[in-house]
Amino acid sequence: MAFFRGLSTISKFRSRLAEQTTSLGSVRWLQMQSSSEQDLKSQLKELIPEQQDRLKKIKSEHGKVQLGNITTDMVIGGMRGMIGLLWETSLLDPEEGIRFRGLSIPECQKVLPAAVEGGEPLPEGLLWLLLTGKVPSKEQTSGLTSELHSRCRVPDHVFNAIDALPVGAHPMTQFATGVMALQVESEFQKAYEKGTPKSKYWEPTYEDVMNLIARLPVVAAYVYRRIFKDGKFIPSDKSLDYGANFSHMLGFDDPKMLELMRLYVTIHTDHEGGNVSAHTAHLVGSALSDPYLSFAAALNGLAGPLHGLANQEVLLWIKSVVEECGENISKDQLKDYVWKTLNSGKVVPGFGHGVLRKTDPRYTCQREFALKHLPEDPLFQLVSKLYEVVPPVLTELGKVKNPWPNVDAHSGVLLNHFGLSEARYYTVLFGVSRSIGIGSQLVWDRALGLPLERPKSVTMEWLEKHCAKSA
Ligand code: NMX
Ligand code: MLT
Repeated sequence: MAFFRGLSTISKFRSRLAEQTTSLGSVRWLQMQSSSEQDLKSQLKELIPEQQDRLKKIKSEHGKVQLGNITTDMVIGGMRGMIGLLWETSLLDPEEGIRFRGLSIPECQKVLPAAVEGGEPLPEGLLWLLLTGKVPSKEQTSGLTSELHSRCRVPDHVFNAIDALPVGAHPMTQFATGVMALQVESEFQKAYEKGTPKSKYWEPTYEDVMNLIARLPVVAAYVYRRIFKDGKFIPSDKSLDYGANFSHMLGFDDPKMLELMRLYVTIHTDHEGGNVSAHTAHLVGSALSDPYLSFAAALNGLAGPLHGLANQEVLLWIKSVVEECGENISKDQLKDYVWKTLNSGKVVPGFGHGVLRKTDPRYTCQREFALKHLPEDPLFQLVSKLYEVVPPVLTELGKVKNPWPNVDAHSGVLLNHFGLSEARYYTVLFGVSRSIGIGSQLVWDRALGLPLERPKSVTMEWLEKHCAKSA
């Protein structure tokens, strides 16, 4: 089916990275080993006891070590900068951006198996990496592709539940409804009802997570074709990898679009644990709600305009610029348009971030994709102009902590170029991808026996009294 990069490249890269990262604790466990020839579940079975011991040791030896001070600003300011979660699959650096199990996006592009020589990583490879901390071989990756195909059966009641909604309902509403309908097959729920002991919770969680990840593209494609293609559905093609098959079921078979979908699904998977969707899933999962319930909750957070819906908002905003000023808008006109948006009380979608303080590397890799495959696209050129115009305006505004573009500033124009032009659908694509990171962490939440999440809240009166005493 596909070409995969040779292991020699991986081992060369591995030794280079090992040199660079020996001082970084975050990759100590990973140590850039490629994976031994085991299947995914057997590898997890082997890793879990080691990681349970590791956590026990951290707790017993360092349980009382302080990790920072909590200020009033943090409590009323959306908990920015407050460390409050354990999240194993990825870590976000404000300057450098995301690392998946210690690997940056360019590093993932180098070491993860690809479908095309020198092309984009296969999301299945990233799923393996997120779950195990190890780079899978090409055989393991294609084995995982087949496993996901074998799990992708979606029961009819899921389609019926979606069909009960008006066709005009937002795609995220239809998608989340489909996920809730999938929940009736939860293995975790069945195991819990049977009294499965806590030490075994991770196994039915793993089954649910893998089934969920396998089934989501079918549900998502159903929603797309129902709303935008007169209900003409396209069946899954078992000869294709995860990203390519998703694109195919949506109705897009251009090889460049297949590559885009592989890149898209890979980079949107995970963004450490504090973002709204991941944190929601972690919180809901901590009540031992099964992965379907937890992920459906996450989708409802992703559907907000300050989070995942921003990808929809960006393309709609860019189209409004073109409608009002044309594609060949000058930088001065663009600057005026940005100010007009701000002065009307709106945010400039696709710019800013709760943690990042530089250009999002997920933006950069999409820009590189555009420079390689669609440099002449007029909307890409407009996005490039925005990259020059928006940051100085947001800086001048004086209050924005990060004036640089995030992942959502770029994704829409790429999808639009290949014909996926329905902006209202874009957050569903983000949701399919995010299941990979959220699902991987949910397996570890249960494997590590993480407890119910229940932070303390206080009232304004409590704050006033406490601060008066401290003064
Ligand atoms: N346009 C206009 N104002 C902004 C922007 C922006 N792009 N970004 C931040 N601000 C404002 C923000 O609304 C706040 O104003 P106020 O004090 O009046 O409430 C002020 O600047 C300080 O906010 P920050 O501390 O810089 O940002 P915060 O961490 O609160 O919020 C975002 C982060 C991402 C919510 C914010 O930057 C934003 O609204 N961006 C536009 C929407 C967006 O692109 N969201 C996608 C995020 C990525 N994702 O995929 O989830
Ligand atoms: C994400 O991918 O979840 C967003 O960039 C938001 C975040 O990290 O807070």
